[in-house]
Amino acid sequence: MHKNKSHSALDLKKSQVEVSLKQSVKNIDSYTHVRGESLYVDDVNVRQGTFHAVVFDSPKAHGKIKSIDYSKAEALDGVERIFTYKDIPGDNQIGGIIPDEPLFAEEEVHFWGMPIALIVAKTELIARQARRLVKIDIEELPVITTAKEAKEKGSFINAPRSFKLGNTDKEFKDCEYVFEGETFSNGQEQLYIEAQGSYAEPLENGNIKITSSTQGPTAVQKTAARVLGLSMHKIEVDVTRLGGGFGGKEDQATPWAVMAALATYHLNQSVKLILNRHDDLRMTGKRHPYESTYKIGFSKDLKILAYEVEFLQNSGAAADLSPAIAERTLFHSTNSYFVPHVKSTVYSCKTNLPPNTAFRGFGGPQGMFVIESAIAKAAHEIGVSAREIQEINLLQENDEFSYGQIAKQVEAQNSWHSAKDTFNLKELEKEVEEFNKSNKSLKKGLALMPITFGISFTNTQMNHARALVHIYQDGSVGISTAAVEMGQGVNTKILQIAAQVFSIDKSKVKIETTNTTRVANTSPSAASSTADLNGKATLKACEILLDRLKDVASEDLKVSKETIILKDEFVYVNAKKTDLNWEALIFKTMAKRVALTENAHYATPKIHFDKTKEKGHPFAYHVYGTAIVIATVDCLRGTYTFDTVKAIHDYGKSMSEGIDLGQAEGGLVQGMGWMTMEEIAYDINGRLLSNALSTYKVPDVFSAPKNIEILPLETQGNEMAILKSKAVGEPPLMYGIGAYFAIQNAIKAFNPNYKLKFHAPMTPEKVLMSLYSN
Ligand code: LUZ
Ligand code: MOS
Repeated sequence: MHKNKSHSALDLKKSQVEVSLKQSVKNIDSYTHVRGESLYVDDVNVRQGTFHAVVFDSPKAHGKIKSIDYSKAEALDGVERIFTYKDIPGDNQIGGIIPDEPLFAEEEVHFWGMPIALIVAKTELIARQARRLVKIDIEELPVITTAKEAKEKGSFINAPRSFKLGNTDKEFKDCEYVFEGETFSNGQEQLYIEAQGSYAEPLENGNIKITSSTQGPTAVQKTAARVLGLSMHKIEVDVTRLGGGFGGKEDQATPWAVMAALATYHLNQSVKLILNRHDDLRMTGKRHPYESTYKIGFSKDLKILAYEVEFLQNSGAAADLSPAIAERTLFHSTNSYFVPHVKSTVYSCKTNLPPNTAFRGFGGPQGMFVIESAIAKAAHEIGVSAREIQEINLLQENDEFSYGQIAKQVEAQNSWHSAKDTFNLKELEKEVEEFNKSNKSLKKGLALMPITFGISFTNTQMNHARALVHIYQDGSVGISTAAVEMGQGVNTKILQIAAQVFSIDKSKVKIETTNTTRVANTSPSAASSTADLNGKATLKACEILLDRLKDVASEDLKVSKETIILKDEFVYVNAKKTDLNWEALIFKTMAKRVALTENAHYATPKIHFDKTKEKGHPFAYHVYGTAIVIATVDCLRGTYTFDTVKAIHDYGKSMSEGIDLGQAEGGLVQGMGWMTMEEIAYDINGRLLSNALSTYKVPDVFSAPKNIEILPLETQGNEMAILKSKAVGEPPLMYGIGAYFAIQNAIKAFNPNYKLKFHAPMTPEKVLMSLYSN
């Protein structure tokens, strides 16, 4: 740990990079990525005569379909066929958790962009031209776009859920301070660089192979089988890699894959369906907007005693993953704080927006934003710094979460104090204060953001994975798992595991595509758990093979097995190198007719959750960290920049420091985008207004913080994490919440009459209005 070292920001950054380069392996994809040689769905070789498809979707958010006229479109030269729900041989149903979502609309449409038909033609251009020739007549029905309105009208996806700890009603009576308020956080577009897409091809005997840009190959396989009325073994799903997923392809890669497969089923020809950006933005769901109300109570010495919160989740027109996302909101409603009396409730509200879906954090960030808002409001009203309230309420060892899990190996305080010391918070605060004293139209704001994020699918039964490891007779190794490489570097981590167990050069290991015929019945690559689950399965398979190889070596060298290790591609006996190298050992194993293939299964131990009681131990472990965010607001224009984000992050014992740092920095900036500049807008008719990259802005190099320093927390790591290297995909996103409060603090410095609002994103328009309102 860097303790109280006062070197400049730049020095820190440089030493961090040097450490990373020294200790981490290079991402195995970097070479083909920079040369443009990595293979995505659109790069897969297609058969001669492959058709191209576009989706015809609803031009209204809610209504009855009175008539559709496809005749002009069908007559267009080059159009092969148009498929609707009538062409579905199985179920017109793609709902995963709740069967409430048709693949194609039948009599009614429920959101603007809802798929109605698939137009298949010789080229994509022809299919697009044909789409413009379809005439549809819709009798419009009332449109709901907000969660609040849905709740008022009793429009829900499912029953609400509540987590309870202690007794809030009783406790509020004993509180010195009680505050109530409301918050809003908007949706967020996943904006994977590679849009949704799939390619289906006919195999023998009516079998179909689908190449899909999906985080969940099994979901695609299962849903395609259901829609086509086939058994799962007739559908093979292959995933090369994804150009980003961010949750947007956990569930919502499925419809496009199934549509392509449906056309292939009927036409016995390959069909490619790749959405363009406009279609993708309009037809797919996003992070859920949340409208929430809270009540928070404190003791005289600022301990949080009681917290009640009601979340209204804008689920969109179908369940998709909303119930699971709602659940995670409850799990994270107290973020990094211990609150002895909690009552949290979430309503999944059915609206006429595209079904909202997974997005990095999966409802967790929405929950955390509310308690951070409650603390900011309380601090403002009491007249203390939010930091004081945050600090004295941080989780400690053996504290109980509202869902019954007892916090162990807690790093909330450790990361907080490390951040304070390492980055010299006192000095930073002083600099901000002095800057604000000597500047009129520029103001700085500083905020701290602690995070605690639970690792595991909250649905316990999903926490499993398998790995299939082949050692080929020349000593090279091929590995298949359920892990989908989407830029997060999971393939590099899995490769590292095999290379480490066998002690062979990384060039000898290849990670295969993710394919349902090699690894079946898989959970999606999601919940930050991909490296843990698939890595542990890989570790197990490799260790079994290693054991077998040692048997062979022991027989061959006539020494006892216990004396043998494999190191740098040689067999060592009692720590002395022998002449028996890796290749020769593999050759001998083959000659002895001993299996060089292993298939291992891993299921996270110890986790459980009882939904009837809403209590249990759902998470393998938690990831912790603390960020310091400093913003500068231009008080004439309402614009802002970020001077710096400094964080101490709990990687456990990182197995790939460069990859993990990339995840942390990317997550952070993505979270800042959600909180500050990314503004999804639908009009009152449910039409997406922010429907292009000109109207939906994500952070670019100019709006990202001028300086980011994310340093590792020194810890022992956690046995439940792969090689003690903790999950890193989602947690850092939530540091971005600090950006909201840093800006808010700058506004407070300019406008003492500002009445705090908690309405994210904090766009420059809102900043400007806050600067001059009271
Ligand atoms: N997906 C899911 C997730 O099905 N369950 C989860 O708990 C989860 N958490 C984060 C991201 N995706
Ligand atoms: Mo996710 S939000 O697909 O882990």
